[in-house]
Amino acid sequence: MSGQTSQRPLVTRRSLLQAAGGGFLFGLTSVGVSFPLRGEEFQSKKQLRLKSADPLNAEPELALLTREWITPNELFYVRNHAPVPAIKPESFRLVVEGMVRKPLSLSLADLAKLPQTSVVATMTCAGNRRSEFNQIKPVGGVQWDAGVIGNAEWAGVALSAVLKQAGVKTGAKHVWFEGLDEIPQGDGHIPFGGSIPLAKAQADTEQAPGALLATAMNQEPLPPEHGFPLRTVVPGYIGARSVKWLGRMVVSDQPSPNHYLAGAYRLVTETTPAAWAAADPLYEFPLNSAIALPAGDASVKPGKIRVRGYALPRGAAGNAIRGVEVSADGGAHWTKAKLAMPARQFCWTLWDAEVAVTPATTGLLVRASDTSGQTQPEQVPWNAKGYMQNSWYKSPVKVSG
Ligand SMILES: Nc1nc2c(c(=O)[nH]1)N[C@H]1C(S)=C(S)[C@@H](COP(=O)(O)O)O[C@H]1N2
Ligand SMILES: [Mo]
Repeated sequence: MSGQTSQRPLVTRRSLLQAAGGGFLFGLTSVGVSFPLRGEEFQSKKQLRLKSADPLNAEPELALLTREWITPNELFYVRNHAPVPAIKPESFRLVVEGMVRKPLSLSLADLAKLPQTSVVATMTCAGNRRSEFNQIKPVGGVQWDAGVIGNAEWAGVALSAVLKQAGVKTGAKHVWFEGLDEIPQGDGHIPFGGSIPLAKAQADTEQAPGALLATAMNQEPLPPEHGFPLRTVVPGYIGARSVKWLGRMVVSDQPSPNHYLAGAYRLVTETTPAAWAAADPLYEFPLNSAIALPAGDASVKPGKIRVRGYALPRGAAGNAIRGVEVSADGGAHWTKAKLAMPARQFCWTLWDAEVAVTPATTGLLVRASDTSGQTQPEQVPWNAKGYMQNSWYKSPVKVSG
């Protein structure tokens, strides 16, 4: 790999229009960015809307995102807190320590010798749909829309297998993950990190595949921005628990003290130390859905229109989407959508519906329900970091006579 940074457009209007077959896309601008990869050239041609260049944060257009159940890597959102670290595969090690009988230091070759497995799981950021909170009161952070979600086939080694090899000691309750990225804090820097309950890390059955130490994404080596050479993938949990560039795991009787577990990714209304301490860490992602087509800024003719989008069940084992409903009259009447995929745990499903709109229609709503008995709420309470927005999704589509 060369030591240059590349100067290439992340997204162009033309490439997006081509990919979308020329339809349905509005308001896209071409962004040329200097890509802040350290010592590594950016290889993939991402088709994303840039939210910030350094660190890189980008999400796809919903119309493109929802064309396929498996999200192509080029359309998979990127959420980084620091520059993408350049990691030499030869010298890479995953260290496993803490409450284990046999601490480990595993090379990629060591990991490759363990049984390989794969899981299809949806990754979504706790900040998906964050920008909608601004209607109540402004929230800081990356102003995400509803595209901070993607469904991929992840392959690698089962986390449970590595824990078994290390031998977890009695009394352990959590597994900490630490990335090799360097996030500026004070005069120094901290890694991105977090933890998951040991029970989740060890839950690994045919019906409910467990967390993975992934080396591949959709049959390709993990792209640098998605965690090359190794990341965790925790099916059902918010994206923040799937730590990229994983360098260290610690088995402990305590949750991780890392900032991204202890002082972020919790629901707080004020960001005081006391408020953070009083709130619980977020783990499972919430039941959610969004309308991809027609696009929010589209104008449609009165009559029957086709509406399309995604729905995600809350990330509990065995839980799947039960139904999706669309309303064209503010929630007075609901039309059942057709699911394009058999509903599965830990995975989104794509749906479409046919609804009638009139010149009086002022937008479309969608809400989903899952087999755990939940239905998306009409409203959710505001929180200071704008996490877990899962109220009925509103598309402000216009009807022109
Ligand atoms: N090391 C590291 N891991 C990380 C992050 C990060 O900034 N650094 N971001 C997290 C967050 S908040 C999310 S939503 C997912 C995003 O994964 P993706 O960029 O592959 O889509 O990675 C998580 N893992
Ligand atoms: Mo996230």
